[in-house]
Parts: sequence; structure tokens; C-alpha cells
Amino acid sequence: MRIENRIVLALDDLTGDRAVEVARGLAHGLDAVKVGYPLVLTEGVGVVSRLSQVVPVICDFKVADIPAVSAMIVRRAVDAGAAGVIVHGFVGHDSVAEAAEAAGDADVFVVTEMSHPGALDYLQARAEEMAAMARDSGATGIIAPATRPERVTALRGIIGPDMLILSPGVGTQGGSAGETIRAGASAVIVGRSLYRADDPHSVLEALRRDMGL
Ligand code: O7M
Repeated sequence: MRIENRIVLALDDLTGDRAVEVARGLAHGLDAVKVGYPLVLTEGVGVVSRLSQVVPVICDFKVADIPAVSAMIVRRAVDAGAAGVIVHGFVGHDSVAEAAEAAGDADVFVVTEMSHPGALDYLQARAEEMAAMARDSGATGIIAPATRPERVTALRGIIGPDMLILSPGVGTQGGSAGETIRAGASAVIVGRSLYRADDPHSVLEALRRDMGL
């Protein structure tokens, strides 16, 4: 995935038509859109192909299964038009490696520590190990929390400078785009504060300024 704008737009709570409209309007300032269960369960997987005509699509299916089934899910997502797929790290090295292999030229991002408070219950304690496993399993990058920029820095230290870090939690969840990028993220993932805004263009511009673009 090419990072130029440092913003991935999460399209969760929208109809397919509205998602395409929003993506088209903001495409010039995005590196990708992220599509997950809410939109695909509303519209069907065809929405991935529709959106992929406008901007690269990352399928956020947070894949967490045995290696063979994880590979099937990743393959189906790529066949539907995804340029990237998100998988969970907690399932372990074999599932992640097989997902990365199944993705072929598409990107695989591995969830390490999540952005919500419940991530402190279980995920945070093993996030460094999951990041190292992602690094060694052929993944393109990891997902790390914009709500805890110091954790982005810690995880960047483990994966090194070349892998990508996509960080959700900016805006509605309280994280700051500028701080997250300065902490070591490659791009931020932004959803509600952008697609629900009265004036998404000015929110996008404010995010860009905050990140020094
Ligand atoms: O900006 P929001 O809060 O409306 O949306 C954030 C998006 O990022 C939403 O699509 C979540 O599913 C996703 N996300 C998190 O909010 N926190 C995480 O820890 C991980 C993700 C995510 O994208 O995982 C791949």
C-alpha cells in the first residue's frame, strides 16, 4: 500500500451508495478506505468491488481462525477487490503466516493492541510479542492504538522503520492524528468523525494540517 496522505477512512455506518459517495468526495486525501462487517453485512461483498473502483480498499474482517480457514477468508476478500486485509494477531504465527501467503500481492495488517479500554484486559500484555510475530510472518504492517501514542512508539521500536503502522482511535475515540503520526504511525484510521461530519472536507483538511501535510 502506498502511503501519501496518511489517512485511511473507515466506512462503517453507511449505506453502500453513501459509502461510495463519501469515498469519491474524499478520495484525493485518502490512502485507502477500510470496510468491515457493518457495511459488508448491509450491502454484501460487492461493495468492496464498487469501492475499489474509487480508492484502494482494506477489508477489516479481523480474521481469527485456523490457518486454512483464515487463508480462505483472505483469498475471498482479495478476489472481491481488497488491496489489503486485516487479521488478528492473537491467533498465532501459523494463522498469520498462512493469511499473508494467501494474500499474494495484497497487504496483510495484523491487529496487536486495540484502541478501546478493554484492550488493557488481555491484548496489551502480549502486544509486543504479536508485533514481533507479525514482523516475522510476512505481514505488511500492524494495527496499533492512536488512543495510546506511547504504545505506537513502543511497537514501532519492535517492527522497525519499514513496516506500516495503521492507527485507529482518532477523533471520536479521543486520539490525535498529529500525535499518533509523531509517535511513529504511518497513517491514521478515521471513521465517524469524518464520515458523519457536516463538512468532511474541512475535517480532512484539519487532520492533514495536524499531521503536518
Ligand atoms: O473513528 P471511529 O472510532 O469511528 O472508527 C474507528 C475504526 O477503527 C472502526 O472501523 C474500528 O473498527 C477500527 N478499529 C478501532 O477503532 N480500534 C482498534 O483497535 C482497531 C480497529 C481496526 O481498524 O482494526 C483493524
